[in-house]
Amino acid sequence: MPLAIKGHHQRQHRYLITLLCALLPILLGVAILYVQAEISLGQSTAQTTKEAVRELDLMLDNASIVAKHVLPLAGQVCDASTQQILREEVTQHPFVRSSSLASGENIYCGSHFGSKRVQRLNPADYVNGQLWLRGSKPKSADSSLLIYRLNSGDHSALTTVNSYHLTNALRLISREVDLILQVGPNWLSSAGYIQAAAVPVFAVASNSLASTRYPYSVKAGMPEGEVWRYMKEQYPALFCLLVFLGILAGGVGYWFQKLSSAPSHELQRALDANEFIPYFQPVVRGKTLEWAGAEVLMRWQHPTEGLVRPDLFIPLAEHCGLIVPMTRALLHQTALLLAPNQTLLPVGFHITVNITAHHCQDINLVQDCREFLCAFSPGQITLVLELTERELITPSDVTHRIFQELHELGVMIAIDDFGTGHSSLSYLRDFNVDYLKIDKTFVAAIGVDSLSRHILDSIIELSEKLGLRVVAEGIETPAQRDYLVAQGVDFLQGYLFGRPTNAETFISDLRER
Ligand code: G
Ligand code: G
Ligand code: MN
Repeated sequence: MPLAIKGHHQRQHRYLITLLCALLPILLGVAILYVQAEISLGQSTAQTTKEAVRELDLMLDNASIVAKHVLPLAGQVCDASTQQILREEVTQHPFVRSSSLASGENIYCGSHFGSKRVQRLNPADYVNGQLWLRGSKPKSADSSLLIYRLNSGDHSALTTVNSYHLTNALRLISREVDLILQVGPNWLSSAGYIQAAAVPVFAVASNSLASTRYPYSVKAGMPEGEVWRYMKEQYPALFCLLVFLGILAGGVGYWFQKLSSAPSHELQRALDANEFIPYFQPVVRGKTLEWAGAEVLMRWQHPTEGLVRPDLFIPLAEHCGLIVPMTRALLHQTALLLAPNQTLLPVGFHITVNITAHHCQDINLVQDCREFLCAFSPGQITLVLELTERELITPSDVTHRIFQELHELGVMIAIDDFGTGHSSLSYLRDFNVDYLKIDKTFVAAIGVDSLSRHILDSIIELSEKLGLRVVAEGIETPAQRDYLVAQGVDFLQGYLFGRPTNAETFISDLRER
């Protein structure tokens, strides 16, 4: 059934689309928030590296001041007063742990070891001859240091900053951002070890900034998963909003699908897609049994349901007001199919089309019939409108005008299913009727039910007296045919003479005749 219960498949399809509608704003929103979070984290690490460089520059400034102060002493004897000056400089400047003097490659005097010991100075250790991040040697009392060297000819002053200050700074500047101080091949993280291995690459918001004043750089970044953690912490309200929007979009999507799959929408779609096609059933002359005409019966060529019978959709089409445009389309298609083959039709061939109460209030029916007739040579066919009555027709001015203009056009009127439904004798007078179509239930009663047969006989007699011609429908047996012919019925229709067939079969049957 194309209009009633949709299949399991279709329901699944609808849920899927609803889900997609709901997911779309959520996924889009999350993607936007993700990008936003990445930008925020990037800005945060950029800010942090700047602060770290400022802080480290400040430490090295102290080291550099001390070195500047003591450099003039380099090359001089390392006596108690020299050592005193070296120590005083260290105590007066924050972050500086020691100062010492070197001549050539010998460090010969230091604030903390005097002249008892001479240490070697390897200029290659110093990046740009200026800075060395030295790790502590295994099993040695020396701690990790950042050593600053100031040169003047063969002499140099060396000042050190304890790595404790460095790691502390790296740790305190930002709790979220991981920082690395890199001097040449060596680097120091907030964990405190100086390493010479490859510098780690940060997964998120990686940033790097070199000092403009000293030969070192600071690298910053965050570990994997930091963006999600940040989003969870920063955007809980936005997440709720996204879920709300998702539910809203899903609801709207579901509603739209329901609306568009409503029966009337389905009919409208089918009409636009030209899915309503004519079938043809022959009507034969009572006397000769030659084909005198054909009734056009609508079928719905549904894309998935196949051929649908009209009793399943005509009542709905009447109900939602689509029957008039549907009949218009049917007339149009019928003309397209038959007009090119009109030479196969006997002159005056009756083409019968079903109309309903709705058509009787719509003046456009006249124009539709006029256009239909224009497709054929004048006099080649006779158009008959069969009025079936599921709803009572209340004759109005429009109704009278329609029937009068139809008559002027030469269109004939038949009352369908006469003896059932609302049809009454007053119709015969009101609508200028030409034919009565005896309902098949009366025909089926022939030889079975004597009361129905009496009604049948009376209808035939009545129409004779009123000068109306009679069509009997639903003839399935030769006995029914013989009885009706004997009663003088003008036209016969039924499976005995031909079932409704598609245009192709109908035209080829015509050709054979
Ligand atoms: O063969 P069949 O199943 O075609 O017809 C079923 C019913 O549908 C009949 O009562 C017939 O009058 C009606 N019907 C068939 N085609 C049309 C049509 O084009 N318009 C209207 N209004 N009724 C039709
Ligand atoms: O109601 P109306 O006359 O428009 O519709 C004709 C209907 O009768 C169509 O559904 C058509 O298929 C059907 N029909 C035509 N001939 C016969 C017949 O011999 N026997 C039966 N049972 N139905 C018929
Ligand atoms: Mn009919």
